[in-house]
Amino acid sequence: MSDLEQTRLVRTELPGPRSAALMLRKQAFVSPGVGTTMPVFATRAAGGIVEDVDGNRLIDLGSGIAVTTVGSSAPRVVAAVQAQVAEFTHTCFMITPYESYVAVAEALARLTPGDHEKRSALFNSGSEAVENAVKMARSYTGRSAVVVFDHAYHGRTNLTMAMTAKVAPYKHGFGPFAAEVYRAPMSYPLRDGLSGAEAARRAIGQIETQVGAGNLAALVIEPIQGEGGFVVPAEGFLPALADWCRTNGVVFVADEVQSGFGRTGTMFASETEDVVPDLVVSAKGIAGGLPLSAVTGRAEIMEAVHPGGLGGTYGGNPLACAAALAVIETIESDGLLERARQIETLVRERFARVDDPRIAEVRGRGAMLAVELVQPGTGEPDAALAKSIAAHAHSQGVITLTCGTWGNVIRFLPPLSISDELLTEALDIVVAGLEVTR
Ligand code: PLZ
Repeated sequence: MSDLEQTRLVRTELPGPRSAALMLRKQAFVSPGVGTTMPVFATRAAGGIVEDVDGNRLIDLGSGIAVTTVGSSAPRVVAAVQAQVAEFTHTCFMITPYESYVAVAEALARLTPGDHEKRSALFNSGSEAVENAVKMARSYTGRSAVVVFDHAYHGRTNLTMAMTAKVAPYKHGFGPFAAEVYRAPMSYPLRDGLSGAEAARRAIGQIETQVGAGNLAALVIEPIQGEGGFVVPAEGFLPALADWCRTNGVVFVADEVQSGFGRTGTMFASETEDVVPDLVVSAKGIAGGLPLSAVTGRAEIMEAVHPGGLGGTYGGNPLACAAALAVIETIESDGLLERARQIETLVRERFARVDDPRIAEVRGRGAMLAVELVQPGTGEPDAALAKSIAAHAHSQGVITLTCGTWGNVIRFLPPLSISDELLTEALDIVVAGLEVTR
């Protein structure tokens, strides 16, 4: 275990002098298109702490956007990657394969929802895996249209930009976008007041009249939306869409890039409503920070693709596969699904004690939780409030991320390795941020 002390410490102004100097170097040499949430440079991270170059220790409520779910530099991951890097770093699975890739695919067949025959293909990023899920669905159905939802986030590559809803910062000026992507209304209980069945009828009605089931290869949805605001659809919405897809020969794709891999207290968020997706997309938490993503799904869909039709130089890199196997062992041996549920209880109890009409909703599941902030009375999204709470948290050494179509949501994605003490301290600081901005 890393000896990084598990306490918050703000010993300089943030950013401290070393981070400030590195920010200047960044400005001189790194594309400004690549932003940073906080202007501090990391040196070490473990448990619930990220240490910066000035010796500050920040409490981590972001996990590098839901990636270091088992903790950064989790002991089993470190050991597995160190052992692998000394053996071989790369052969390319498409040239001379290796066992760990197959073992990850085996584990994914066991861990993803449903007990049907499954196959997996491994890639590097969430976006790349989403693109490949679409390729598979098109190949299997012989159709081309793809339906996605309001508030969706699926990536930054050309096809996934088209699938992502929010224009700024993700799409602005980057078109033209891929064709045959259609958007349907999401279930957003706070804002539409619809039951799951009603919201599903609305979405399906629009798909049938504007796309046509016979043209539709895939419906792609995040079971709990990530960047779009941690929107949890009303109960019954996902099962109704999955049923409709089954009836109409449409491939139901769950983008579990952010909600998957133990984050929500089950291995995949689809499980909560017993939804069995045809294809499941994993990334982020799957390999503890090493770049790895996967599409796992029904054998007959995966086998519709011609041999050689899928791949990529690095997909399922041996270091990333070693890390993924260690992540899975860590989740299972350390009871981390249960830990995610404990974190939910702790966070919800903390906000239950906050009586503030600017908090419209506390929502999410497991260690994927958020508060949506509004102007009291009107319910208008209050992005400025979210921004100032995050700024307050940052100044106190708490890594806090925002999200949402309107930028008015504060999200909590702590590593499951965080202690109750650190989590409580960080939440107190976020809540204090509400007071500061009153
Ligand atoms: N699908 C559901 O959440 C990535 C993006 C941050 P990549 N989310 C964080 C940013 O600003 O780039 C994500 C996701 C869902 C797909 C993706 C894309 O995964 O690994 O970033 O390509």
